[in-house]
Amino acid sequence: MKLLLISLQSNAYVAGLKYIGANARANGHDVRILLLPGYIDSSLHPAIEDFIRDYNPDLIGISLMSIEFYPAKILTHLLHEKFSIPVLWGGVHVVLTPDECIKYADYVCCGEGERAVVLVLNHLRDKGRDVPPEVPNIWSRINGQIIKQPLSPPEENLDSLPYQEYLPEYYYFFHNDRIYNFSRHPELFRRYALYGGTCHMMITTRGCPFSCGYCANSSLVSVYGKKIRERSVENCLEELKAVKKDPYVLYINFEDDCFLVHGMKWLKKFTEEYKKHINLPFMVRAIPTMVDMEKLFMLKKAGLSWIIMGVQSGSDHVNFDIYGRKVPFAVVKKAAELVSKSRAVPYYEMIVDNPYETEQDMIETINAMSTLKKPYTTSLAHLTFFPGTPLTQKALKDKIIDPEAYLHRYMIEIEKTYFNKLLNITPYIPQFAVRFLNKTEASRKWLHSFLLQILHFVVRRTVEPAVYLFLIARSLDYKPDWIIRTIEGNWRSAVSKVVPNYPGKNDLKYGKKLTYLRKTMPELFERD
Ligand code: B12
Repeated sequence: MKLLLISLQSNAYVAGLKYIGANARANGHDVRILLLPGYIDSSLHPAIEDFIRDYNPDLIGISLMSIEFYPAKILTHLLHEKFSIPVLWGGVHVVLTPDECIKYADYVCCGEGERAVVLVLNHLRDKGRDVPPEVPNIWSRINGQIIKQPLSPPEENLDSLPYQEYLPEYYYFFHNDRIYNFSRHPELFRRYALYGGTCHMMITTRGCPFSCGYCANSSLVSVYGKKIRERSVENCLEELKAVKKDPYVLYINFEDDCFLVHGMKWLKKFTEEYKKHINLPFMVRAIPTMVDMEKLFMLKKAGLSWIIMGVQSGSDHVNFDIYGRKVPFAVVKKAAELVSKSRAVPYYEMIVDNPYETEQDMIETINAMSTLKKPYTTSLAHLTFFPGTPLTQKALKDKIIDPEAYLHRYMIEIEKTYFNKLLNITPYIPQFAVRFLNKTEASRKWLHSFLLQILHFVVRRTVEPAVYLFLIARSLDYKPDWIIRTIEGNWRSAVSKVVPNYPGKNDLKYGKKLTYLRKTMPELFERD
């Protein structure tokens, strides 16, 4: 059977689809993955139509995060108009809101997709599409009737699934009115891949030990359970050895929600094997409470270069009471000291534009961040109210958000407030300057705003890139060829730091199209 898997994501890293594709192939099916970056239109582009006609799949799978809901809905409508191929939806948004999604797709997958997709393909081959598949995790809509199958327990043995390739040869994409094959156009792949394709992104566990109020994990636990499932060291190494054959891969980017959930025994074996066989710099994500000296130094010895930690807010009140995240700032500070000692590059993620946050909370956050050991870098993300999270439910009840606020992914941009600007440059200016500027609106004079304006403009264009460059060089042990390749791969995102709106150029273009279509074709946006 032939399976076409579509992603509407704006970048080429499609973990879920790579897993599903690899497993369907291992089970004897033919697979193509097609990336339609941010595709949203009132008609199906002829190049996409020709590609589908030519491949003639038996099933089309579409993967969606919440921000891709309307693009997926509209694409499905267009596919149904042109073809009589069943469309199956899966991904985080479907797992969170299956009742909504089944109104538009023929099938939805309410949990993990690897095994379910193979069973649906087998079902279509053996019984055809008029009989609803009795496949766990799958709901179907046949002649307007919805048939729900129960959830299957999540895959316990992750090693039994084929791993993700860096660049599968069956991966296609839509670019400038044409469909290309990524492996035949690696230069274009690098354009769409995150970090210019210098990173292989992989995941060694599924699940998160935390259930923060703003994060989808807080709802996903009801489907997948609380248990963190881990791959064996051997299985991860197998993936890494295959990936290392591609000379363009320079970093390994572990996308696990918290890499430090691995126990000591696993990490010891992993770091030894990694150093011996892979020996590439790598980055991990970690929750500050899980940062432990011994684990950190072990990872550092194996090549840990960047460690990404969610701080979210410097105010314990905001973290505890609003985000339901029991991580006191004192713990962040301790973790930051350890990271700094290990000489890994610390990268702290913050959430801003929180309607529940007061000026005092922001002042506290900025003060707290200014006390962290430098050098470090931060990223600021707009608080997005994704469906199903406890925080979204609260905000809906309090009537402070539009229920579809999450669709503005195009909110990559944070609000240009005084405090956001100050928080942005806090890692790069002396503490006394932070203290001087960190004042409530009522106690600020024109001088504060003027100074901040100038500092923000200058620091973001000079000090911040210089600190980044230094940290990159340090994280790569000052190896000139690695530094040059990292810069080559990342110059676009580096430019984005200086040129306003650059990072989200595609997303902003998409945002405009979405607004335009919403006005001109409101029927596409109706929810039945
Ligand atoms: C890695 C990751 C990324 C990667 C890759 C995402 C991907 N498509 O694979 C990158 C870096 C690209 C990414 C980006 C973003 N991410 Co992200 N990401 C993750 C993370 C940490 C892990 C996902 C993962 O690899 N899981 C392992 C794979 C195997 O599982 P999976 O993707 O869920 O897929 C399984 C099932 O869902 C299902 N499935 C998936 N697709 C399909 C399709 C079909 C047809 C079927 C049948 C089944 C199916 O089967 C898969 C295999 O079992 C999750 C957190 C989490 N715990 O899920 C956040 C998460 C998915 N991301 C999230 C968000 C918000 C984003 C961003 C919007 C953030 C931002 N503001 O920019 C961007 C979107 C980028 C864009 N413009 O398109 C949210 C999504 C919330 C929501 N309700 O939509 C999550 C849940 C994190 C959170 N804090 O809540 N992300």
